[in-house]
Amino acid sequence: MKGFRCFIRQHQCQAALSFKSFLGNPKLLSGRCVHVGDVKHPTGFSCKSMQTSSYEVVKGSYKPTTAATAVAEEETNTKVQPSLEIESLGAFQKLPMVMQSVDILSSAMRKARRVSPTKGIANIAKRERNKGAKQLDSLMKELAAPLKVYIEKFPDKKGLHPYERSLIELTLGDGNYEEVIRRVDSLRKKVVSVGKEHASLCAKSLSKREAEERLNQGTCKLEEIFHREGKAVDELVNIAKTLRAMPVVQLETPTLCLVGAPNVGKSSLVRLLSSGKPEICNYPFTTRGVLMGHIVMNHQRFQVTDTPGLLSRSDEKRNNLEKLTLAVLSHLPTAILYVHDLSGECGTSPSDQCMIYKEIRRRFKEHLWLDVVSKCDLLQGSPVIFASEENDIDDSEVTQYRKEGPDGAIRVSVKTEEGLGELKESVHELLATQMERIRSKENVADGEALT
Ligand SMILES: Nc1nc2c(ncn2[C@@H]2O[C@H](COP(=O)(O)OP(=O)(O)O)[C@@H](O)[C@H]2O)c(=O)[nH]1
Ligand SMILES: [Mg+2]
Repeated sequence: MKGFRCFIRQHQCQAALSFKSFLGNPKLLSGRCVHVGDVKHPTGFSCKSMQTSSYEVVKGSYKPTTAATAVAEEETNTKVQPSLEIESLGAFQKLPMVMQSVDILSSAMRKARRVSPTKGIANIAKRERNKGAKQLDSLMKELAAPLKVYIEKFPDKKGLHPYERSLIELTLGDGNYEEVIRRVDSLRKKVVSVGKEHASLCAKSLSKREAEERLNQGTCKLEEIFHREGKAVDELVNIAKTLRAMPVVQLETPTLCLVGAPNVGKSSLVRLLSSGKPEICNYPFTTRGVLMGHIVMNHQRFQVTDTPGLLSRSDEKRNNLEKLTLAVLSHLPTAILYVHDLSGECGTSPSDQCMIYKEIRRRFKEHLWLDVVSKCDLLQGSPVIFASEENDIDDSEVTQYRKEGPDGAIRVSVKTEEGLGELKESVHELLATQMERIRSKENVADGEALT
């Protein structure tokens, strides 16, 4: 529960950003949105420390000195273990900035070329092989170090909050996130083993010319591997951008979530309930924005958002927009304002809406709940029955639903403003109760932490 509170703190700046505008906005790319609270996330890194090791040639063979040996051994032996901090929320905002593979390569080549031989070696052949081995070793480390940072800093999906896990799956497709990280790790391992092998060969050269040739061969080989497999790093660049641009929800703030079929009037109600102008959040996989607004009441700020509409079909057939709605309801502590349109104007028949409603109500019965019948200005005396439906349906629940919606539903109209006062009052009560729920869960968590 502690995690809940540290979850995602920065919706204000982030939520308004569409994925496309994020990518196209140099101001944002220059770091404005890579802050989480006071923590700044690096937009680059230096591998300076890795260049300072010294090397010696023992019996013609290249050997790193003790500190360097430790680094080199660690490179091959340590299986990189990403830390598994379950449910540390806001993980996407902590992702490191990833460099394009060509930039990693050119920076590594530049740095490696600047490495000079150990001072005091008079013999030309020895000096050259010492230089070659050091340059290859440096190149290998400069290439491998950033990859290692990425593998460590991109969290294990299993340790993420389930909501963020769902977002990864919905955005990148099942298993793709892990697959790209696995390929980056495999590139890193190849770079380390090929780099070491060639540095060692170079250190065994018998002449200046041979040392030069081996340095050249090793460099070409590492370049070739990076060119061939660096695509994984470029994919990781895109993954980081996509995930970082995801709208952020504050979990410690009560959220009212509007749910219902498409076009029933959810966004219109979010606009009406919001104190300011709601922001449009674009999840990278949605074609339509999701509105996010705020309600201020007794000096407290609450969130109100709509969800992409749900259709009457089984989960297997649901698209990502619908899956997003289900992920929000399944994993975030929201209060639900369920919107029913009995006028038929939305395109989903009241009886289909009744079926979706029953299903969602059953699945999310723990949530605080309020029902609203929208567009009541359009409602005539007799219930709306679509031509495609059976008129004489023998289901009293559906018949009742077509007339009135669920029991206790508030009838509202955005056009005539009917019922809006009552709706606002009920929403305030609901959010106050949601606030109490969040606080009591936090207290329980704090109590548990103390024992
Ligand atoms: N007549 C009438 N139309 C409404 C009302 N509320 C929403 N609409 C219209 O219904 C359509 C869908 O509304 P929208 O809020 O986008 O629905 P959403 O898809 O559920 O977010 C829009 O054309 C709205 O103008 C209402 O109270 N009365
Ligand atoms: Mg909408």
